[in-house]
Amino acid sequence: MNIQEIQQFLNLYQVEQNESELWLENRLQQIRSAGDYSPTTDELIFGARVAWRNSNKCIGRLFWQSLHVVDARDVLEEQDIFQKLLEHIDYATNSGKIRPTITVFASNRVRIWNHQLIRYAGYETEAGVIGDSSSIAFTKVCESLGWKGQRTPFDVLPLVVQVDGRAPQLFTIPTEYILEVPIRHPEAVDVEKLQLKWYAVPIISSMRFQMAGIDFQAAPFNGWYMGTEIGARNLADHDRYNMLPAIAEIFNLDTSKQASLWRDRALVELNIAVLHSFKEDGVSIVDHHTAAQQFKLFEEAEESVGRELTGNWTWLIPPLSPATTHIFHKPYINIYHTPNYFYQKPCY
Ligand code: HEM
Ligand code: NRG
Repeated sequence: MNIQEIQQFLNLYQVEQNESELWLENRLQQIRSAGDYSPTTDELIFGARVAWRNSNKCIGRLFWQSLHVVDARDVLEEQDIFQKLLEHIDYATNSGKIRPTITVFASNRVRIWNHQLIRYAGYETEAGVIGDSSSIAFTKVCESLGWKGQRTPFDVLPLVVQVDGRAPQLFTIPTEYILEVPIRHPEAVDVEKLQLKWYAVPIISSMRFQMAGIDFQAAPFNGWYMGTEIGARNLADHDRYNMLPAIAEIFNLDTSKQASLWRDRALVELNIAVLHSFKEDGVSIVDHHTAAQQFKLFEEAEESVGRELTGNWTWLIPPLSPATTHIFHKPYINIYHTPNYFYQKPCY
């Protein structure tokens, strides 16, 4: 344990949670004499929320105080961890009314190999990539562990759970847990024929949650999507689903010259389709203009309590029409405070 980091964290906790000076003194004394620090569930909840508040790349931080935190530090059997992950998916999905949620597993003992709990497989074939190219390496790992995908463009990958360095175990997520949204356009009916879809809930499971000097390597968290993540990146990027040419064709855009701005027009139509489809299905999603307005409220709230805002401009600006948001027009200080969520080396 690192007493300095613990002290720093408990100081923050004491101030923000209105505990007394005496409380802090006693808590630190307790920890020193035990020679060990295991956060209480209340401390863990606070830590996970502040880690979201400190996530410089995240435009969704206005709602940091509402994060639902599940303390799963006592769950250590692979099968039970799988159950907890299903519970997370179910609670977070909430039939479409998505609830920001994090499930925290035991420090230094549990690893989830997936990047997100729900994500599509990617396969390299002679005819090109099928599915999500971002998943190619992990899909190979799953196959080497005995998994076999159907080879559609949207095969949901299995969960891979590892405890105490033992052999990783693979679990299939029952389909009823996976909410997906078929993508259609409010005017152009042919968009539906592309048979595009996306899953409702992004649940990042590869990042390390750090608080008070403790690393929680398995702490999957989710909010809801901002439409551009799907419409301007996942389905649009040339090396992902690369759908702009197909959209351009449906809208009869002139793809013979760059200056017709057919890519830009196709991007807008695809993003309209994503937002329309999620909204019509009652699945939480936010457009980038609303998200930027909410982020402005977060900036103001932080200022009003005297905290210096930190942010990573390169990630905060949306990939569509960035200069229409206030974020584009001001600098952000990209210093990393803890608690926070960090990258860690993949297990494979
Ligand atoms: C990044 C939106 C909730 C932590 C992002 C990004 C967006 C976003 C658009 C950039 C993603 C990219 O460009 O790939 C939202 C929205 C939320 C939400 C709309 C709705 C509630 C959360 C929650 C957490 C979180 C609940 C953690 C508790 C992060 C982190 C990143 C991030 C750590 C950086 C991810 C990375 O480096 O790959 N968020 N977020 N966000 N968000 Fe949020
Ligand atoms: N761009 C990624 C997801 C990154 C995190 N985005 C969120 N996080 N909205 C993608 O799958 O498109 N969140 O916790 O809500």
